[in-house]
Amino acid sequence: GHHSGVLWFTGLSGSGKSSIANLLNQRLHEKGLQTYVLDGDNVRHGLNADLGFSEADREENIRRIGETAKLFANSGTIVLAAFISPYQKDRDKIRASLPEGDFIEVYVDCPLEECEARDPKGLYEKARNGEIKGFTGIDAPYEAPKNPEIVINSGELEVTSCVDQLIKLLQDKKWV
Ligand code: GGZ
Repeated sequence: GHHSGVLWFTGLSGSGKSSIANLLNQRLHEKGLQTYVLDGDNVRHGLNADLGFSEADREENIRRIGETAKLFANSGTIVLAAFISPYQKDRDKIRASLPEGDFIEVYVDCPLEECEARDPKGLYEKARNGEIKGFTGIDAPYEAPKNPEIVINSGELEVTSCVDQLIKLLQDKKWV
């Protein structure tokens, strides 16, 4: 079997985390690998439906996702987790809870101006209007990773190139 572990995507809303994770998931599936995507679509509506976007709720959101990711990884799955996860300490806790080398922090680095220009769900506009309070990058913090295994320049690269970079990394690390 192949290596299992957690590929953790962090970045601003609209940076491309979910798109990259989902295309990578598809590519790895085609290679016959056991993978699974955790993102807002399947977690915030269910397991974490009781949580909002305060600092404490985001911390609890990420803690539960980390525990869930660990369970999947223990089952032999490569987990692709895509969440803003704005706090370094919360990401570090997940890294520390996994065996050495089983956590890959992927910084999906897209400038705020670009995320805001994309604004696929109109949320940045609402945040600027004050309709949404505590929006990451506008009036809530985002702590960029200090030592990510990889930085993906998603503001300039197509999703397919981002995925190609990640496949190379996974091959280098002998995960796939
Ligand atoms: C940030 C918010 C907020 C606030 C709703 N701040 O672009 P999206 O819509 O699909 O991704 C965002 C998603 C963020 O959820 P996460 O679980 O990834 O966040 S965290 O890791 O910080 O817990 C956005 C939407 O939820 N959203 N309100 N105030 N993003």
